[in-house]
Amino acid sequence: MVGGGFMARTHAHAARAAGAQVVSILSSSPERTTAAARELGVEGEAGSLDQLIEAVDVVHVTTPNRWHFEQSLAVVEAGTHVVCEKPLATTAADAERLVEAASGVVATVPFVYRFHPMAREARARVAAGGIGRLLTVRGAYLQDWLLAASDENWRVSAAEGGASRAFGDIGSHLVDLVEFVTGDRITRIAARTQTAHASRGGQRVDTEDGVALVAELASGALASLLVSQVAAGRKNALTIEVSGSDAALQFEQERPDELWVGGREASSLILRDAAILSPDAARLSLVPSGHPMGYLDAFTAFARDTYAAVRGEEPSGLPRFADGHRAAVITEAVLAAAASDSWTAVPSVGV
Ligand code: SOE
Repeated sequence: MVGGGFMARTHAHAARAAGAQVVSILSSSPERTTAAARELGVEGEAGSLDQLIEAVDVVHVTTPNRWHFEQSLAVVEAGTHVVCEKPLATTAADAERLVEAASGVVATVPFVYRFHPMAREARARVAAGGIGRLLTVRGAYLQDWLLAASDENWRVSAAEGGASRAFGDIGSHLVDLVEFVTGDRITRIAARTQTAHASRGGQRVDTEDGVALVAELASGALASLLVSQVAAGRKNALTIEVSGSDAALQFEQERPDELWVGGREASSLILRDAAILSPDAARLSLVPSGHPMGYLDAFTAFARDTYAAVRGEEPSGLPRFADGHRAAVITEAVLAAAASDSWTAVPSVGV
């Protein structure tokens, strides 16, 4: 494990639940490494990234964004498997270099919302023609942990987190899910960004708090997406609704055991129950209906499938570095569209 914050805790939990041993950790200083090792119950304290790589089969990179490229590159160049947090890199060009450098190892990005059984079910139903011809997508990813001007975090600084903050941090999950669930591709974007506070803690803010965008998909379907980290009362409200010529589906991350099925005559709420789910969704449904599953379970399923790939299996829907690159390309297109105030093409990489 590289890093010692909230995401390191989440990765360590998922790794263990997926059957791995967390054998070594490295944080930003020897003191922080010791503190993180104690908190996470990890025996090995690495003195350097090279030492860490020596000690493990898979490295999880959970550091601030600006380190992702350099650290992941070192891991894959050593021939070691890697899980790297999103954004995979702070530029699409660096993300592309990582895809190339990682061709001989398993290299994944935790787009974990793909691993909610009901999100998987939505994908399976769309692929099976269950909604008819895709017409529109409505999506949002809303949080409020940066609502006040006094809220500070390394992500707010472009030097630490990259030129895009809200979109790179959570919009990347949203567009990944849009393309994953629909099987379609975003081809053109028009966008506006918003920065709620010009400064935080005396520092000028150089990243966006929110983005509103309109997109066109390869099929001709239209999407309207809203991303914000200053949306009062919203904690981790990732919603995606796909509407087709026959029916619609809505998945909400904060109610992950449900899938809304919209129909002109009647609409219904389907509750997670392996007996009625498609095989790919059913395999992710680990406990009977009525026993809630959530964020940590999705993270664990992601880790389990990553390790299955390390063993040579080919689990479906595993988000790899190519998907991290794809999200980085869309993120750059969003910033370019906002800056130029015009429709911007999204390059068809990773398609
Ligand atoms: C903070 O916005 C954060 O922890 C993101 O970095 C994660 O990717 C998201 O899953 C939850 O929110």
